[in-house]
Formats: sequence, structure tokens, C-alpha cells
Amino acid sequence: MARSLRIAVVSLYALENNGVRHVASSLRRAGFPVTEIYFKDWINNNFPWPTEDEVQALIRLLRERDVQVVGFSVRASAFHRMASYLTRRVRHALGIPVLWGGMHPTFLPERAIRHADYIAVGEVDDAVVEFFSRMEEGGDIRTVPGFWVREGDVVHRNDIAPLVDLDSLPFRDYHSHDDKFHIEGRRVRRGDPFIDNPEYTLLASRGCPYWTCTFCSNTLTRPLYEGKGPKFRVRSVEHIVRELEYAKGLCKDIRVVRFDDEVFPIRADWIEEFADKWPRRVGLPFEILVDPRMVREEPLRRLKEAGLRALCMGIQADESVNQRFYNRHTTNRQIIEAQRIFRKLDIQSNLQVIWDDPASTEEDKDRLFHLLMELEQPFELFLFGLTIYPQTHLARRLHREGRITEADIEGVGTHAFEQFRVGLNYPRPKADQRWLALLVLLNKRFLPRSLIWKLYESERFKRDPAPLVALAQAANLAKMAAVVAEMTARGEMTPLLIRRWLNLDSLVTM
Ligand code: B12
Repeated sequence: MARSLRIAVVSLYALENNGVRHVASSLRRAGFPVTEIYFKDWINNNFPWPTEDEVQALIRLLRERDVQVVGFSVRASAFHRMASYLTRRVRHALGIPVLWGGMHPTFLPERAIRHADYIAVGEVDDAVVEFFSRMEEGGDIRTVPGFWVREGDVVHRNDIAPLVDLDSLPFRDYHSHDDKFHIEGRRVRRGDPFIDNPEYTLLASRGCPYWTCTFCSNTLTRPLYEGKGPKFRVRSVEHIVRELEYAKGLCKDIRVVRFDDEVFPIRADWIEEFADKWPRRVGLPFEILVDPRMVREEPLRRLKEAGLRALCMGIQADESVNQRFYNRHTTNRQIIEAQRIFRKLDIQSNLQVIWDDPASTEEDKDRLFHLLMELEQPFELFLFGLTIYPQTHLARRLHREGRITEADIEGVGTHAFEQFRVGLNYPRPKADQRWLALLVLLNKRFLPRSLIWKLYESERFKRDPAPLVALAQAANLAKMAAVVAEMTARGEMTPLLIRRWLNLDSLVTM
């Protein structure tokens, strides 16, 4: 059924944005004319405030497209201030109502509704169609599940919408061209800005099978969705394979597929079906995320045969910190064993560590260093700075204990913009600079372990880590150059990726 309400959905600093793409697909399927706007892209540790040119370009575009209602996707809380600024500017210039959706309004609805006219709370792939249908037909939008509506000072709050059946969702749309725009600097480019990306990303599931890590948003969505359907949902293999068949016909440069699931689905029968269909019908290398608790040799062998090229696994911290602070019940033994399996199967492992937490003592950091030194080489190491998301157990606990203030929590704070990936230039206590430099050095294949032990034992670097940090910077740059060369050879390096990663002002560790 053709609809006439002209809607725009805006992604903030993300060309991929699943949220925007899913909402746009659902609305298009229901017949609504939708404009997708990708407002700026992200660069690691660098999210510059929008320029006046960019704001004007957004307003102009909305005016030209004669948009009647605009939705901003506020995925991360750090975008809160940008979203409220753009909301004010758009409302002032065009007088149209503004809707916010995404994880931020889901976790902080009371704060978000002060800025937007409407907010979507939770996932709304189906509910968004109901909301806009009622709006177009002049029905009552104040009672649509999944939405809050503000009329002056009065807020109409509705319950969460039922969780959706993932197999019933339309694929994210890669066939529309004319109604997608990317605004960056003075330029507005028409067309899908992500269509020629060599890496195709998708989710095979929603939710998490573990749900307990205190830093993670999933501890919040779990109670939110209580009684609304199965919370950890996995798509059927057939649905995923069909999506890739669809996408391969349109995104001509796909070289690798990355599954962004918190944890790649682990059910044995699902893996069997996947390992059978993926190589036959998709035939692309792929990457996944795993948890140390789920790593088993046999399923990984099947996935390796199907094209699994690399995986990410969160170590996070030493087991004592993981268990007492993050409520994450993994052990160092599991991590060592998992890495042994990755090596045995020859799967590249990208191991992730969270730094800057207030719980790790010098002894914990020392144990983490020893754990990493014990892991079978090679492996890649990705260091992340602990970001405290609002409403999480972690935020509440640290706040209660007086160890942080509101300003340290995302939304007021913007840590995810500054040290999401750890950089060595960021000001930190000397002891931490030494640890980080050692961590950066320890997985570099061109540096022998005996050297790392010597650097670790040196009393000099304990007093003054500056030369060690300089060495780590140099090793990091050499590593980056090697990664870029490797990716270029595989045809996976693009100007987009170079911009996102290799920003000299905000170099991350690798
Ligand atoms: C995959 C992922 C990524 C991928 C995104 C890939 C992609 N193709 O989109 C990458 C790696 C790029 C990424 C980047 C970042 N991410 Co991220 N990401 C996720 C993850 C794991 C899944 C997101 C997802 O795709 N979900 C599926 C989609 C369909 O759901 P959704 O986005 O929630 O959208 C639904 C609703 O929210 C709503 N909705 C969303 N937008 C809109 C807009 C409108 C108008 C409407 C009506 C509805 C609506 O409808 C959608 C359909 O139901 C989540 C964790 C999680 N479980 O959600 C973290 C998560 C969202 N990310 C987070 C963060 C912090 C970031 C970064 C800031 C990190 C960084 N510094 O680089 C960036 C931000 C980039 C950006 N500019 O937005 C945090 C946010 C927490 C917070 N409160 O701030 C989360 C929650 C993870 C966590 N640690 O707990 N991320």
C-alpha cells in the first residue's frame, strides 16, 4: 500500500548503522517514502562536533525532500548532546517533529524525551510501521507500544513492543539508491555510502546468551524485555544465507563478512547447517565474535572449513577482576585453552582487553600481563578503554561507591569518543603507561619474548616509562603499516578505512 507521509531517518556518525537500515527497510516495505541520511562517519577516538556547513546541509536536504517527520538514531549515549543540538536546529528551521530511537533513548527514556517529541524505546522494527501509519491516518499515536509521546509537559509512556521474529524482517535495503545521502563537510553525496565497502557486516542474532557482564547494555535489555518473547534470538541459517545472496548481487566489492553478534550462535545443529550452506551458497571468508566459555574445537573446525578466517574474543581483564568486578565468569585457564584451539586450527585471533578500569590493582595488571605472555602466539591484541554506559550495573555501583561522578557516565561524558580504543598518547599514570607499552609490545612477532621479559623487569622503565612508550609507539606504527599492506593486498583497504583508523591525532594501539 502506497503511503504519503514523508519520513527521514538519520544516522549519526555511522555509515553502517543497522538500526537506521532496519527501520528504513520496515517502513519502505510498508510503503512509506523514506529518506536515509548518513550524517558524518566515525573516526577512531575522534568525533568532531558538526560544522555549520554540515548542519545547514542537513536542514537543506530535509527541506528539499519535503520531510514531514525526522527520526534520529541515537545509538550511543555519547551522541546525546549532538542529537539534542541537531534536534533543536532542525525543529527551529523546519518546525517538524523529531523522533529519537536507538540504545540511548532505550536506556535513558526520561532524559531523551525532554529533547525529542517522540522516542522509540527498545526494538521497533514492526512497531515503527504502526506508529507512522497512525500518524499518517490521523489516529492516536499516544498509545503505540514501543513509543513515548510528549505533548508539551505531558509525556505518554507506553510499554515495550513485543520482540520481533528476526526471520520475518526484511533485509537491510541495499537496492535503493536515490533516497540515501551522506553528509560530510561541505559535500552531500547521493547513494548508499556503504555499498562498496569490502567488509559486509551483519547480525545473526539479537541479545546475548550470557547477559551478566556489568559493563554491557545487555544487562539492561534483559529485564526490559521480560515477558516479551525469547530474549536471545537467532536467525535461521536460511534467512542469513538468503540475505548474503541478496547483498552479493548489489554490494559488488564484498571481500569478507563480519558477524557483529555479541557471541556467534553456538547451537550444534545451527552450526552444522551453517557449515553446509555458507560455503556452497555464499563462499566468502567470515569473522565472528566468541566468548571463552563457548570455545570448543569441533564446532570451530566446522566453521573454519566453512570459511572462518578470524575471530574476536574478549579477555577483558585478569579473572579476579572479571569475576568480582565485571560479573563475567570466565577463567584464565579457559582463555589459554581457547587460544590453544585457535592456534591448532590456524584461525587468527583478535583478543580484546579492557583498560582504565578502577578495580584492577597493580597485582591484577601483573597477572594479566603474565596471562598474555602465556598465550600461544601469534595473536592480535585490541585494547579498549572502559566506557561507563548509563544505567548499567557498573555505572550504578561506581556511582554508589563514590568512585565516579555523573560526568564520568556516557551521555554527560563522551569517553567512547576519546579512548574507546586505547591510544598511547592519552594522559595516564606512569604505571599504566608502562603496562600499556608492555602490552603493545608483547604480541609483536618481530620482538622476541626474552626481550619483553627484560623490558618488564627493567627498574628503569618502572621509574620512567617514556622510552618504553616511545618504543611501543614505533612498534605500533610498524604493525599498522604491516596490517595496511596485508589488507591492501587482499583488496580490503579503502579510503574509508584509512580515514577511520589512521588518524594521526588519535592513533589507536594494535
Ligand atoms: C554491532 C554494534 C556496533 C557496530 C555497528 C555495525 C552496524 N552495522 O550497525 C559498530 C562496531 C560500527 C559499532 C560502533 C559503535 N558502537 Co556499537 N554496538 C553494536 C551492537 C553490538 C549491536 C547494534 C545493532 O546493530 N543492533 C541491531 C539493531 C537493529 O538494533 P538497534 O541499533 O538497537 O536498532 C533498533 C532500535 O534501537 C531502534 N532504533 C534504532 N535507531 C532508530 C532510529 C529511529 C528513528 C527509530 C524510530 C528507531 C531506531 O529500532 C531498531 C530496530 O529495532 C550494540 C549492542 C546491542 N546489543 O545493541 C553496540 C552498542 C550500541 N554500541 C555502543 C557503542 C558505545 C558504540 C560506539 C560509540 C563505539 C565507538 N566509540 O566506536 C560506536 C558508535 C558508532 C556510531 N556512530 O553509532 C554501545 C552504546 C552504549 C551506550 N549507552 O552508549 C552498545 C549498546 C554496546 C555496549 N557496550 O553496551 N557498534
